[in-house]
Amino acid sequence: MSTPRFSPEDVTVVFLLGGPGSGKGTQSSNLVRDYGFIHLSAGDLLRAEQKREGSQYGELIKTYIREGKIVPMEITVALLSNAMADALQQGAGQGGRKARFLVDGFPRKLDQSVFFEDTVCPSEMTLFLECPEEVMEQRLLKRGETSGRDDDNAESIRKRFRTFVETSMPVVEAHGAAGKVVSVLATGSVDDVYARIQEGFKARGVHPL
Ligand code: UP5
Ligand code: MG
Repeated sequence: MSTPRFSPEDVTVVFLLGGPGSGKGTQSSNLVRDYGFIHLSAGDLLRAEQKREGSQYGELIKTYIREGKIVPMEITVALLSNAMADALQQGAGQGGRKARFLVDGFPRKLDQSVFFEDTVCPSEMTLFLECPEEVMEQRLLKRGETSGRDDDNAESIRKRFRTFVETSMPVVEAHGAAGKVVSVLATGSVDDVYARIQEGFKARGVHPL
């Protein structure tokens, strides 16, 4: 077995999972502000790579995202691992405080979870935003009016939901069975959800800065 690139003694990794539109990105901003997390959204990194001039993966990523399918993990894990290295290079984790990474929207499949923990860094815990599809669908259709995201249309949303239920929920279940999940109801206002997250973190011994 290979040695992970980063040690949990030097960095903390928290996964943030939840269905499409459950509020991962929105709540990440709160967590960055109050808990000093460095936010790494796997979806944002993939969209940036898709647009990067000269990327050999641009077309592939575009197609996978529109179809709500999961991009081959080697691509996503390399983007995440390099983003972590960049943040550390730029000084994160210096000054006596461990760097805390909030990895949003990853791992989406069981083998990704194993691969990341074996090669990049074992995770400390998983925050799971639990949200009914009707609520997520309404949020995404509304955002789709202005987002310009290729996957914010009714058909792509349906496919994203299916992938989430069939492929990504098993990750949440496995992390839950390992006692690593903080599960939070993600309905109601942004503030309501954030208050529940703060409670869940407190109970788990994770404190704001
Ligand atoms: N909103 C948020 N919270 C609200 C609240 N409490 N009340 C009312 N409105 C609320 O929120 C979505 C919308 O809802 C926003 O308009 C927000 O204002 C509002 P957001 O915070 O963006 O939710 P989020 O869960 O981040 O939704 P997102 O659409 O980003 O989730 P996805 O999981 O679908 O998207 P992601 O970018 O992670 O992945 C996209 C695709 O990339 C995947 O489908 C897949 O094809 C690919 N991908 C991979 O292949 N591998 C990966 O590892 C990651 C992604
Ligand atoms: Mg998001």
